[in-house]
Amino acid sequence: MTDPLAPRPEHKFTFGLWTVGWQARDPFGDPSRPALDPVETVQRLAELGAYGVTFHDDDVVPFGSGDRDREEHLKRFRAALDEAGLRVPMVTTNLFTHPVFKEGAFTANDRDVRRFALRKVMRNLDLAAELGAETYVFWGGREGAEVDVAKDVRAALDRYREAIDFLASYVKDRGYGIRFALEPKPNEPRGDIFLPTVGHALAFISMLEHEDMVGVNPEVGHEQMSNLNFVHAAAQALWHDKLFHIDLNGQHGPKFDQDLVFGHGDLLSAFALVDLLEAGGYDGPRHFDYKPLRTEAFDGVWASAAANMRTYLLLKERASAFRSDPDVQEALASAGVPELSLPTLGDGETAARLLSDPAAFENFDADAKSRRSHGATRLDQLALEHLLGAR
Ligand code: GLT
Ligand code: MN
Ligand code: MN
Repeated sequence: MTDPLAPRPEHKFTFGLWTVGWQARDPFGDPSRPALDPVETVQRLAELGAYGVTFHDDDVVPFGSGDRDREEHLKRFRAALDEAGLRVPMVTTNLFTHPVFKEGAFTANDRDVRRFALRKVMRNLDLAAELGAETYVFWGGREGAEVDVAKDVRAALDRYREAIDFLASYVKDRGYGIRFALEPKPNEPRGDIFLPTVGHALAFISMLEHEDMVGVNPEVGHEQMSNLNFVHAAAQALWHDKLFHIDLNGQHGPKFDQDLVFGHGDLLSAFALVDLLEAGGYDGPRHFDYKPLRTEAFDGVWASAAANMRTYLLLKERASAFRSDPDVQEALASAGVPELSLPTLGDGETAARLLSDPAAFENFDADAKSRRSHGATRLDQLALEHLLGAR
């Protein structure tokens, strides 16, 4: 029998090259680890059971490389992918590290910078299509401001829309099978970033010409930095059919972006998230966007990569035990959870019919209803006991 806790390609676990490859440079300290060769990363992740890798253009080809050098880097990288059998389901662009983007990329006040940003993305979109990527992520880390009067936010949103619509039509014209996923984050590195939450991103998408091919790539820690419920954010994105991709990691509440291993933050929330993803029709990659702690050497880097996948599989196993426990099913029913799926109105029921139903109002006993207990605490405890292996 195959070990259900052993990661395998069909679990669709993916990692950004920039995650295990993070050298742990922070605002106060120099890197604590040497650079990792992407070729080694590909080999190691394949050995650990991952399905694929993702990358920014500059993770594989250093910024400013000429065409010849670029081709050399790509040749090595493609060969490593082929040999390891790893896929590249998602690609993205670095529009934040080079100081040219210090004031923004698509929304920079300087028009030349905006045009350069578009060209940088177009070049990498061609590569993404060639590698068979299905999703292209846009994390607008530098799209924002520190000073309110230094940025015309409405003009910035016009430019953001212009960029995404222009690039979407480029993808359509070229016939690439790629969809876009916008990744929200409230702040860091900018004081305030545009499209700070999943809700903002969904509202923005509804204003796009090519809204059909644009969804979201929410990240656990980014919503939690805003003190928001990530499970609700992911569920709403699914409800809109816009959960195109997901960044899994851990975070301890509203503070700087911690990018911890998945589950190493709010564990009950991670449990509910896996329960949602496994049952809710999400079939995209389970993409880990985390940073191995700065305290770790390479043994700790690979241990943390394995920990992300193992934690996901453990939570998946726990969520399935939770769902099949008769006590849980009974508690869910007594809490009325399945009843919420019943439409509030009868089939074709009109306003006149509702007005003529005395049970809905005239004979409705609000005081009796208010005495009902919903048993949410019992459900929470059952979830916790399954999580702790007590059931
Ligand atoms: C960057 C950021 C992440 C984004 C990546 C994609 S890069 O590390 O912190 O959340 O997903 O650009
Ligand atoms: Mn993050
Ligand atoms: Mn991310």
